Amino acid sequence: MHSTKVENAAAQSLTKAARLRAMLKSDELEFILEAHNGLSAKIVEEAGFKGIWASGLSISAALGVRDNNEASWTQVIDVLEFMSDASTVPILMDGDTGFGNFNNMRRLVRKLEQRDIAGVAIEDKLFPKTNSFIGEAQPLADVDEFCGKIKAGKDSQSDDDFSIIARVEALIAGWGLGEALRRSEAYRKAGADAILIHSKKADANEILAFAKEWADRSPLVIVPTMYYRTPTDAYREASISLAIWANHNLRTAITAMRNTSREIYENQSLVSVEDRVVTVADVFTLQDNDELKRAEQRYLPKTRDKGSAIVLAASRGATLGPLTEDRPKCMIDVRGKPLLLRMVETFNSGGIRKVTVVRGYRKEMVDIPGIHTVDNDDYADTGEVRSLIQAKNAIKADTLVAYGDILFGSTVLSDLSNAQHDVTLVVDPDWRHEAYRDADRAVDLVICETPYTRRFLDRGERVSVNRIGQDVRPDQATGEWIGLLRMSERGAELLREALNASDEEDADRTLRLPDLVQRLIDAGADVGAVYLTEPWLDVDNAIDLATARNMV
Ligand code: SPV
Ligand code: MG
Repeated sequence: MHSTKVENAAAQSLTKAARLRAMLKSDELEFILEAHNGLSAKIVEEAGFKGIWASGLSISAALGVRDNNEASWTQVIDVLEFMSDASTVPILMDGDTGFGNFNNMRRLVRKLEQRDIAGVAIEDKLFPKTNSFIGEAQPLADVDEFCGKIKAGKDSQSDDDFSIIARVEALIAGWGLGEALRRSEAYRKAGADAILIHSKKADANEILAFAKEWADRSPLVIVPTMYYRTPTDAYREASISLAIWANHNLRTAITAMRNTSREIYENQSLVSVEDRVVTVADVFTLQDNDELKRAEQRYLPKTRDKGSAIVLAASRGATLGPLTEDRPKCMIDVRGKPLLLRMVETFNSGGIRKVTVVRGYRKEMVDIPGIHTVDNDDYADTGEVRSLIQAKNAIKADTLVAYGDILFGSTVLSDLSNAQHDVTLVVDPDWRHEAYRDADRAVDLVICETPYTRRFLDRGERVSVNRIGQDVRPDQATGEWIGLLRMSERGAELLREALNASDEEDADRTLRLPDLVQRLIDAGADVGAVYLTEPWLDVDNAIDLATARNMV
């Protein structure tokens, strides 16, 4: 066991060409099995074979054409390239007659080496070839012409280990043992690295007779397709180097595909075949999808989780009168889309996919695809903090909390995601100057450490918030909180703790979110602001709604 491992490791460090050469030279009888595409090449290797026969018959059949050089040599080489990429064991190409004369052979060898093919077998017949098992007494190549082809191939290879195997068709063509030996000797002298002696007899007698006369002058290769009954040990005893199982993956594929096709056709169902075919997962494994996953980890930019959002949308919005009779404020139409849908789309466009909406008034009307919902059924008698408690499970690092009645653009989301505070509030520094707004409306004003100036346009400035609430005096205020905040991981922890504290029996059930934020500030949390200089709106009354309809 141990020594096999060591041998395998040693073999892996050799080139494919060197490994095929070693197989030809070894004293053992070695085996290679046919493959005809990348998938079958993988399967041959998976089974344990040390090499692959790129069969002309199988490749042409798999391409749906005859074994008569109907597929061009470059088309065959394209298939070989896939096979070579898909496997790590050496591939011996069935080179037919070399696809032309010595000159074509030279180019073939160079192109094969470029694709890391370990060797090629060429047969002493005429182009275009016909499969050896078809017809009788096919014409053979002129010996000298074929020797020139072998020499030209050997002179063209750049890796000394690349193998050129001369395939002798004299027995199949009915020319007898003497001619087979005469040709083999000529090809050996021309530089062939091995002789493939082919036979279409149902027994191995002529092959064994040839091997005996050949007497190890060079490695012998056989293709026991027709004399498959001969026990493999007979080849060992005859000192054969390499046996090619030449077409059995193609033939088994045909059997399997026929049975499956017929059955699916007849049954108009997949049920009966499902257990007989490999799983899709198995296909993925053969394609080595895991490697792609690992590579993606390495090479693709990490997709940063852009976080999630909680929308507090439980209240009716009574100041909108009849407009909120049958639906909550968040579901009021703003030019063909409910307010809440517009907000969800804004979140989505900023990469925030998970949106949890706290419903209350007319909750059945909150019908936006893709959102998660939780309910504050006590909405009429409670403040926003009670609503947020219902969404406690959704509070995590990078979670945003928004009032359900505001409209804003998505650029502020990236400012928020760059902010470093435990809790970051979006603050409008221009809150006084909005002439259209009701002077008496209740606004959550904030006092920031640093008032807004134009230099905030370059962003990234840290702004701490010292106070927030409706009791902040306008002459002290640096801006208005628009009803949107974001929390960091620590911010999420602090907020959850604060929510737990206010979830107690005697807690004030009308507590508003700014009150909770003020408590965090008082407890020493890092609450900061990003200034919003783009249009935004909260929809409190009919004028706001008209403005909203103009804004979108
Ligand atoms: C092939 O596999 O294409 C061969 C072997 O050349 S045989 O079909 O036996 O000729
Ligand atoms: Mg062939």
